[in-house]
Amino acid sequence: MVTKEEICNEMKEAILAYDKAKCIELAKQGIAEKFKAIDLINDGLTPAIQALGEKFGRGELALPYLMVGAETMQEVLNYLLETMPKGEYKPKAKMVLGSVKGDIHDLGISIVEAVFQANGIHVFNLGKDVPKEKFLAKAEEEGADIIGCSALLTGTLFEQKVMANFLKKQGLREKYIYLIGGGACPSAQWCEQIEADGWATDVLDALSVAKKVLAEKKGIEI
Ligand code: B12
Repeated sequence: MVTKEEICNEMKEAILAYDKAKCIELAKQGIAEKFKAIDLINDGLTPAIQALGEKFGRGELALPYLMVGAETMQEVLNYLLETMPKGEYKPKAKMVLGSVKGDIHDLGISIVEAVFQANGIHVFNLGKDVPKEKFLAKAEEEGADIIGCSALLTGTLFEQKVMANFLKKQGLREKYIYLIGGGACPSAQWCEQIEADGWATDVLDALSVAKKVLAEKKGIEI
């Protein structure tokens, strides 16, 4: 019998070898074995793309290879996200989510979208490179409870602060729960500094934070 660890390790190896077909086959096997899609993502796909990112950061991998790795991950991710439950028919809260202006990393937000949706938080995923005005306009239009901004680059991290200040300037900061995330950058200190309501660099932490703040600030129990 194959274990979850074995499947995850083989998925990671397949991504590192840019072998999409093999990785999808393994993902299907994992689902057939009744392993959770989120575990296959967190323990198989995410460490693989992080390993490629580290190589890229050390100058051992050229950008086109990182792009191929990301595309490989994206397809397997799409398959796994499709297998996840879609959540309650009537969600208990709404969230507008996106990557900040200038940032084109969007693998992480699609995971946040799927996991939040499966847990009763309806997500409007605005995608990548989203200006502050668009976040707010969508939140106002949909009556969102949460605005979530992702940033992965040191150079785009500042946009999370720009969003917080924009909300304040519009007199709408207290209306929304403001969460920040994205692998490379956020920290508790940054969260405090820009007066966000919570931060996370992992989807399950993000869900716990969202649940906690929804209960505290809006009286919504998820
Ligand atoms: C894949 C990748 C790419 C892909 C992106 C493909 C895509 N569709 O997303 C491509 C190849 C296109 C790319 C491009 C670039 N990249 Co890049 N990339 C990465 C890499 C390897 C992985 C990112 C990722 O997807 N991680 C996996 C996901 C699942 O994790 P995540 O995004 O963090 O999301 C999780 C949590 O953070 C959280 N979360 C996410 N969003 C939110 C939001 C909220 C509200 C909450 C609460 C939680 C939350 O939940 C998610 C699921 O667990 C990282 C390395 C790394 N360690 O992060 C570099 C990295 C981020 N990139 C880097 C760079 C430099 C670039 C480029 C500038 C390269 C270039 N010279 O052009 C460009 C950026 C262009 C731009 N304007 O954005 C650097 C950034 C360095 C820095 N500190 O600024 C990194 C760190 C690599 C490195 N070590 O040098 N990249």
